[in-house]
Amino acid sequence: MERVRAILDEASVMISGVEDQRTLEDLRVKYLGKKGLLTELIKYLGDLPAAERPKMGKAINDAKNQIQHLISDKQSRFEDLSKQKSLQKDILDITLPGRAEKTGKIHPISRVMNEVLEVFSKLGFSIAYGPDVETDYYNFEALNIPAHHPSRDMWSTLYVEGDVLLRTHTSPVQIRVMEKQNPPLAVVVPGRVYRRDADVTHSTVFHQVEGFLVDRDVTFGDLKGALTSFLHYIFGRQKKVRFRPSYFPFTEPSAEVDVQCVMCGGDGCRICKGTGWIEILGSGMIDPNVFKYVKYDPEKFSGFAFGLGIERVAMLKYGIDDIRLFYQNDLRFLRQF
Ligand code: 2NL
Repeated sequence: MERVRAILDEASVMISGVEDQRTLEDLRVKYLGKKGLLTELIKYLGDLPAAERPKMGKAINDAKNQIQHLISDKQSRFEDLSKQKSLQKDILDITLPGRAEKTGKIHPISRVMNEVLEVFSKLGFSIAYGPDVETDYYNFEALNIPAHHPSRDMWSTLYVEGDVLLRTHTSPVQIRVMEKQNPPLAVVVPGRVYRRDADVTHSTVFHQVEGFLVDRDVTFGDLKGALTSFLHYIFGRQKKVRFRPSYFPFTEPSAEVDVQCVMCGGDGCRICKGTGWIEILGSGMIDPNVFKYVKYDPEKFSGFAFGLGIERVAMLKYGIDDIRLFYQNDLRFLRQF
């Protein structure tokens, strides 16, 4: 009986001093395991006189139960402690604001392109597309620009080989449309165009929208009306618009169209170089020679045509001073639109 008490006392002291689960398990094995100190004692019960066996058996069992109890208590203390620790480590403040998703934006060139096309579609124009790689015939010849003509210097052409080149404007698509369809026609042609030219306001690849309208009795007044409406849609009705005489080989007469400066409103500034006006469009009445190439009768039909650079409009609209910003895909630039 003394031995039982001694084991129980020792176990109580040991268990209360334990600081980790591994040692606690070792103690369980030491006292209660198959070869544990109490289990060993049971083997000697048979050596006792029969009258003492029940008392002794009960004492061993009570000790076993008490030790088991002490171990379970300690075990659940350890579990509580580790739960508390992990709660502190993985603390989650559900009152913090959520992280905003970064959404994609439409590229400023696409935005201006879409806007320009939308305005012309309101004005009754349909949209046509054509190849970026063209022949000399569609890019120059059929537009009244013969080989060796000095006006070819107006475009720094990139050649692929022989007669094959990268289109310098989208007008070749308009020739292709006129070859296939008869008037009345009102068509705009968006697309990439290519020139051997690169600085802060020029890019080798840039975007253009050209358009034309052909019917009976189309006049320069129709040209002025359509392009003035267009510019009022894009830059606002309060802006004045002016038409200046100019020259293009495929139109006669030709006009460049200016809009009152988007920066200073006409007072004169760095953007308009002090003139108060910004050049935005090239235009004119389609030259009868162009009609001959597409087999339209110039005695029956007349029409106007125009072209504008999308990058130029975007730079003016958003006050951007370097065209290269459009192509570098710097998110700090793109996120502003
Ligand atoms: C400019 C000049 C212009 C045209 C483009 C054109 C097309 C055909 C026939 C006649 Cl098929 N003309 N296009 C006409 C005048 C000017 O663009 O400075 N663009 C940025």
